[in-house]
Amino acid sequence: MNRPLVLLLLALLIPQGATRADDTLKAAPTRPESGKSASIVAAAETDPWVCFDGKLRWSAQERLRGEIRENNFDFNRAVNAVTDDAWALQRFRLGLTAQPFAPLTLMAEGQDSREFGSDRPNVPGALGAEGDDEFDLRQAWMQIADGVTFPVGLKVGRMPWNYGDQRLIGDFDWNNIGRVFDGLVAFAEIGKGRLDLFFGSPVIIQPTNLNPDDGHDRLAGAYFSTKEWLGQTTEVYVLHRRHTNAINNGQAQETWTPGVRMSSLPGAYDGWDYEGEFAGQAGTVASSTTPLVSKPHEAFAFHLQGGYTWTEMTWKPRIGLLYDYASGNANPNGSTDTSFQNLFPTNHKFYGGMDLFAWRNLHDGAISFGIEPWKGVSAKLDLHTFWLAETADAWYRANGWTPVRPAASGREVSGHLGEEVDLVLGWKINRFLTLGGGYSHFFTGGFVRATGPSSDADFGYLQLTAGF
Ligand SMILES: [Ca+2]
Ligand SMILES: [Ca+2]
Ligand SMILES: [Ca+2]
Repeated sequence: MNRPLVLLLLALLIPQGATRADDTLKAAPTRPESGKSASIVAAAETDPWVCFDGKLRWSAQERLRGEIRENNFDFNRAVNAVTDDAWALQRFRLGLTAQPFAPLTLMAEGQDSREFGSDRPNVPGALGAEGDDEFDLRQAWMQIADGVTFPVGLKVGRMPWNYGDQRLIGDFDWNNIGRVFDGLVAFAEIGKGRLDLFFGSPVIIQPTNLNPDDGHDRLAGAYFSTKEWLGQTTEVYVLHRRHTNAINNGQAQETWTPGVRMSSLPGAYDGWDYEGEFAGQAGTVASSTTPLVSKPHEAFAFHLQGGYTWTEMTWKPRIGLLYDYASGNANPNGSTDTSFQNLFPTNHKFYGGMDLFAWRNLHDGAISFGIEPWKGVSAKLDLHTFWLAETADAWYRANGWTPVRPAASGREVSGHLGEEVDLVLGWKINRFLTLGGGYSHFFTGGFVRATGPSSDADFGYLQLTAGF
């Protein structure tokens, strides 16, 4: 069944990609635009995927990633677990957007996701598998918004939601299947800003059936974002989640999460950039499911980041410092739950490439070095140190609820989880093709040694994305 995908890849690679790739390498360090191939310019002028005077537009994406992981799950080099393995993750998307008349847009997109060559079963979420989801409906929505004369709009259906930098609500694009919601978004343009009011349920994955949404999990929110003030994006939000079972996506809960986020606009402060986010959380969270026992919940989390880029230097080096904190449960037998609920994030972006951490029960301090040797080419080296906020609470994986290790109940142990080094390389070859790769090493700390095997872990990947 993958023959059409391979053909599509080849079709994209051969005419534009392969020769240009060589040119770019030879031409370094001159900027690749100077050698822009005529075929790409011609393609842009006669987009074959647009028809009926732009009223219909096809879109497609093919992504293939190879991964190798050692001791990411067992931290034990003496045991060759099914998760100590190499595998491939393949994802294909095909979409069609129609704009039959002015305020109306209709969009549908299918997605086929597969995991190949892994020893673990291809069941999404099991043993960390990204797993299979046979061709299914990723998006199907209708939007009414003209964006010119009338500053309000409405979007209804199945769609990805991305808010802020996706620390609480994101489409989890790193994952081979990702995350979408069934719901509605009403929005209003206000000056240089926009207010979204949304309501919906996360879609859950059924590998061989059409994916339903989880009617027991309702997320509602008001999210205001503006570029009006201080050379920054300023955001204020309130999120409400009512989750009445704990079969999918973590603990049953009814939580309110108000927050603010600020992020400097590119170039607004010369080479300096900054970002900050603070979220509080209150409500009730189920501490056990059988029987269902809910506790009052009070938690918070924040993120601080600052950096400087030498924009005049040829490789545009950037150095950044960041610190993330999320509260954990100080006392599992206490009357209040204080373990921050991470909701629906895209955590791969934030707490190390190995996906061992969530914005929950965590201190993460990091220093980040980046360069752009040529246009479209980037290299980033991040060094993280991770600590538990509370050793009486678990160490949670990137999904925000699966423990990597359970709490060290009643014992005095170090909260030091370890250090992670992440090297990430990216190359936007042309407007159709992106190549990325990375390598991560995790040095285990005192908490890991005190609670079980503590071998270091390694992770590497290579990813090719083709799309239009
Ligand atoms: Ca192992
Ligand atoms: Ca498998
Ligand atoms: Ca499915």
